[in-house]
Amino acid sequence: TKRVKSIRVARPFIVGSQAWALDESNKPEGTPADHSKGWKVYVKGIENGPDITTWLKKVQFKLHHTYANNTRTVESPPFEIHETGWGGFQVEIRLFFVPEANEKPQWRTHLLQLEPYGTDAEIQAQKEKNLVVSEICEMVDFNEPVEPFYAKLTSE
Ligand code: SLL
Repeated sequence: TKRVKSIRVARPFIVGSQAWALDESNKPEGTPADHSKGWKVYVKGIENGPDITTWLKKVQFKLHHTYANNTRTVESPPFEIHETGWGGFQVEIRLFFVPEANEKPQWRTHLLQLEPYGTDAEIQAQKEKNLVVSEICEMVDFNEPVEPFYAKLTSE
């Protein structure tokens, strides 16, 4: 299929995590005793931004090797994984594109931030809400996209 020469289309998305401290009131049934945190990690579109499913087909999250079945695949939105644990680590995220994009998968990484961070006031607010949010806005660039995919990207 022909590629559209000298064209690059960039699309934004968010890679993020949320984490909260577990205690007897919010600990899911069967959680190992040493798991002190609940968390989720996700890939999503930016608010009021373009729909990521125009280009994103599925997402694989590779968790720390201490997790059973540590490669987790999500085939449709929401692209997110919920877990519990005790330590933070780098999550390796593999983005698979829609077939018409004719593009190889790409990797991103995300530091799963479990502890409150930032200024003293920010740390205080995160403790009060029992919620630590860490989000990065990323870009994916499609260089010289194939024609049908270019049409799809630019028709929304
Ligand atoms: C590291 N921060 O990067 C350390 C280790 C380990 C995380 C983090 C529990 C897994 C389980 C868990 O929280 N692992 O036992 O299910 O090397």
